[in-house]
Amino acid sequence: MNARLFCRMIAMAATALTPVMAPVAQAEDGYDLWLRYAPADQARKPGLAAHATAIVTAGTSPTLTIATQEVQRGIAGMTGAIPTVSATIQQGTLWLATPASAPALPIKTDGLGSEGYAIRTTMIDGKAVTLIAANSDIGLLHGAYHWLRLAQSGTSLDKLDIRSAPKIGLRLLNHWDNLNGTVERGYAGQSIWDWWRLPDWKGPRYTDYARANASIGINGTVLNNVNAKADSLTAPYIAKAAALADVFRPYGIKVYLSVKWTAPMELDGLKTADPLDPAVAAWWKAKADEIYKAIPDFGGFLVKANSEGQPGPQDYQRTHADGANMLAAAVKAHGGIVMWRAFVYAHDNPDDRAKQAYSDFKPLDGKFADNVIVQVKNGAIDFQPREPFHPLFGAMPKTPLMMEFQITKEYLGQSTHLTYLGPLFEEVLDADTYAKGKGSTVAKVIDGSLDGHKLTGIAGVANIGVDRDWSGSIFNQADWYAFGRLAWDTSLSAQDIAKEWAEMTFSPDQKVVQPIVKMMMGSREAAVDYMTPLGLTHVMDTGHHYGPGPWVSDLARPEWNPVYYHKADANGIGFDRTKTGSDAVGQYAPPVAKMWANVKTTPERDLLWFHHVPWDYRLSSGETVWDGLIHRYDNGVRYVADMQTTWASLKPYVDAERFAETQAFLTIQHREAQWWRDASIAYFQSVSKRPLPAGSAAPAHDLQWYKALEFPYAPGHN
Ligand code: BDP
Repeated sequence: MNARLFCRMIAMAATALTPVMAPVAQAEDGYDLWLRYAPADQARKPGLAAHATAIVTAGTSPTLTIATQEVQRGIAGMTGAIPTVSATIQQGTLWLATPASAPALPIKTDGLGSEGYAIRTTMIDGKAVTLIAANSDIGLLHGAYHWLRLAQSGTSLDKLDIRSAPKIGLRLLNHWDNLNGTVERGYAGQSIWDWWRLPDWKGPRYTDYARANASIGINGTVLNNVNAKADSLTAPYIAKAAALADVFRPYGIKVYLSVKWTAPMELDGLKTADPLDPAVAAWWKAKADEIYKAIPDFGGFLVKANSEGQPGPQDYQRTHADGANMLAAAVKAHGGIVMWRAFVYAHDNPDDRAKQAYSDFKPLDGKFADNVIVQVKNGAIDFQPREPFHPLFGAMPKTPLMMEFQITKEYLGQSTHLTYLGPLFEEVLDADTYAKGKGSTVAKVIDGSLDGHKLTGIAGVANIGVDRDWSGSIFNQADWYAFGRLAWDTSLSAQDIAKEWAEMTFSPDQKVVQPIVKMMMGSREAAVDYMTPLGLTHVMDTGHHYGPGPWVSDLARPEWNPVYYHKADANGIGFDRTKTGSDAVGQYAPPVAKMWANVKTTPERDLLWFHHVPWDYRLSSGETVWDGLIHRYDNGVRYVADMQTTWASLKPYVDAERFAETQAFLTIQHREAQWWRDASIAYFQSVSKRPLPAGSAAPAHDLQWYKALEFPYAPGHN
């Protein structure tokens, strides 16, 4: 397309976007995420436009074209003026350059790596210029998105001097998407991958997906579910993955695949999947060669093995390291990596489930090939509303470990609850493992700085589907956004991220932003309160994990039953993980173990995770643990009611469509929070036989009523 035609199209789009009367809020369906580029206040428009009258790029590439068009789109949307594409620097130029394309660059790019950037306002030949500098075009694209973020959030663009580079190398989404279009633990509709019509049809949504991810620095995506089908490694599916890789490449995003351990047997009739069998290794080598022929920059494999019924090397009396290293050898020559998941617990192991991954993996420290990274969930059980950090962080200094967070909210209210995950991510990243003394945070383990690793990574289980708003709700978009921002820079605060997200998603007007940020910041703690207060865990109903089921006790494996986790009886409640119990605390570095071993020094938020205490045990407030539990359930429900009030007050400032959806979802959340509270109290009261503290209402129904509820069609459950 020639430049003039493009500009005409942009102009038309701008006209379409600029409302005649400039109303505060136009109906929106959320498709544009945080890249809305909504019209700025009249007062801000001229200033904004003046900072990008023209765009100069040193050199050309698909990535630079994307950066240029994104800035044009952004400025056109916000101001109605369209920056020209120019060869020469003029007043108000946005200049994108690398040292290779512009040797006289007035900014040093040392330390920015291959993805980072610097942004500086400066004078060149008497003209005010904003220079975005990087070592690569991808770095320039990231810089352009940063600049657009500032522009959208109402920040002054007059005096900028920014340098930013990610410390973590692999910043990936993990899609638990199945080849039949369903998404395991997906609450935003079917998969966005239209496997059936790929590779021929590459719909526009793939491009918008890449834009959204590039705008927050995500640089890789695992396309298929960790509960993988062998079919994704057949030639037709490799071609489909290659088509997606072609779309994502100019955005700096690589594709990866989850693999099924027994693929060589299933696809080509091999007699075994023993990793030490030469025929098996040869099969994987040939498969890797085939993939790299189609996708030269393929990232590598993600593996769930010997976990929840998935096959793996232990079926052949081999270790996880034997398995990982065999696959690593297959991709090594191509520069690929293997992400081997540590989410394992065995049906025949009577030990505390929270201890099993450590027991399996700790002895393997130092035994993995150098292109293997072990992917560890944030906590030792499973993406609960709150878990202490996983004991493997800090315990495997000779092995690169990557973080696995869950962005999709399997256990945090699924699609409708407003439970902003930024504070959860932040809490885990900031947790101190004490592996090498004070300050050995989880963030430093995964960014490689604690133990000197170069291979580093962080993954988030995606919350993306074909819903128009991508994530099942407007506020769920913030979790995708926060994951990307923290993956880029673990030192950012969840609050600052919420603020910039709200500014871009709703309006830079602080009258709107402040109440929204306040709602978001307390929302995860509220969910902890109405679901799993005081360190309770995994009390969700079976299978779909939707709603409460603390009474469930009849499932085949002990650790599938909520009663296993809370151990409530007539005397008390909680899981003793000290020496008198499972001694899970012994898996942590001594200062941490010491803190959690003592009921008095254990933070109350983790109390029942580590201790079994009598119902009369006194909390720091002076109330009993029983009363404290009830009060927390009450607080959680109250918080949701407060969010409803706050949201109602924002009606004049938010467009009708997004306002109505959020209002309806808060109504659902309030009803469900009340249900969580009532059902949990009905059950625990049947065990503790204690009266409710004064002022706390009795549950609306008796325990049988809650137990009888069934949800055979709850989403996200295969
Ligand atoms: C659990 C999910 C299950 C996943 C599993 C995993 O309930 O659907 O397959 O984790 O991470 O959270 O492998």
